[in-house]
Amino acid sequence: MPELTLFEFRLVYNMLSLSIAAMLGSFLFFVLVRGQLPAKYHPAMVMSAIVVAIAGYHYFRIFHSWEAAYSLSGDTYIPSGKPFNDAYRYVDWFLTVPLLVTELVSVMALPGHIRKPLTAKLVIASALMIALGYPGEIASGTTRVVWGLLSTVPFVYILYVLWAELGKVVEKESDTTRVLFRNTRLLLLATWGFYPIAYLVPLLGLGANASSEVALQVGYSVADITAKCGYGIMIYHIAKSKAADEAREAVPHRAGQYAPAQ
Ligand SMILES: *C/C=C(C)/C=C/C=C(C)/C=C/C1=C(C)CCCC1(C)C
Repeated sequence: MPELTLFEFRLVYNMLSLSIAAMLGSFLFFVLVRGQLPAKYHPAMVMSAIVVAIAGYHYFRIFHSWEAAYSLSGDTYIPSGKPFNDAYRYVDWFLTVPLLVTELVSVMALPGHIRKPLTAKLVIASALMIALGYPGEIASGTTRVVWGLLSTVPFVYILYVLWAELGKVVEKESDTTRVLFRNTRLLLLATWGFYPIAYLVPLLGLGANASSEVALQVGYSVADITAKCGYGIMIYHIAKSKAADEAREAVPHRAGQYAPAQ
């Protein structure tokens, strides 16, 4: 661990603290708004809530590990000798990433014979992506490159399934829903792209100094808040838009059948 200035240490400290707050706040949001949606959208909201609960817990652990890894000496934070445990991140991803892809399929409320194979492919690929990334994360040099490339294969496959396969089945949705769906998918691509880039940092020989350690921790916090809280809010908007589409479709039908003659 590199020595840090007061500003550098506190920046990471505050970003980790902000992440805990964002996860807790989002948890409440997803639980509270769930009741406003038709029952078929509840599983997606429950998954969003579980994701931020898992991440909030892990951020709590990372926060305490960061605090313990440093001690203040004069106006510099020096390593205390206790290791900073970043492995919490991989445990977190292993649980949350499969849930995040499942959320997006779930909120589209597709018939079971379409939903189940799509979910299975995405869950298996995302668990594989994280499991293959971990041996590389704790290694350097060629070993890191090889595991990183292996992990990229399921990553590309996930993007293929989201664009080619899921993209096709949402074509019949209303314009508003389709735009929301596409934006959510783009948000996923933009935020998930950060993690493999962060993985490359030590390979480029940039890992050992204070500014890259700080940039990495701040980057992870921003990426996680966007990929879990922001993404969950987008999922909520898709559910709301689909519920509104369904209500509109139901109205003329009901009016024709039951409207009392006046
Ligand atoms: C909330 C946490 C999220 C969305 C984490 C996502 C993580 C990834 C997309 C990680 C991908 C990786 C590769 C594609 C190759 C190198 C190894 C990984 C695991 C960093």
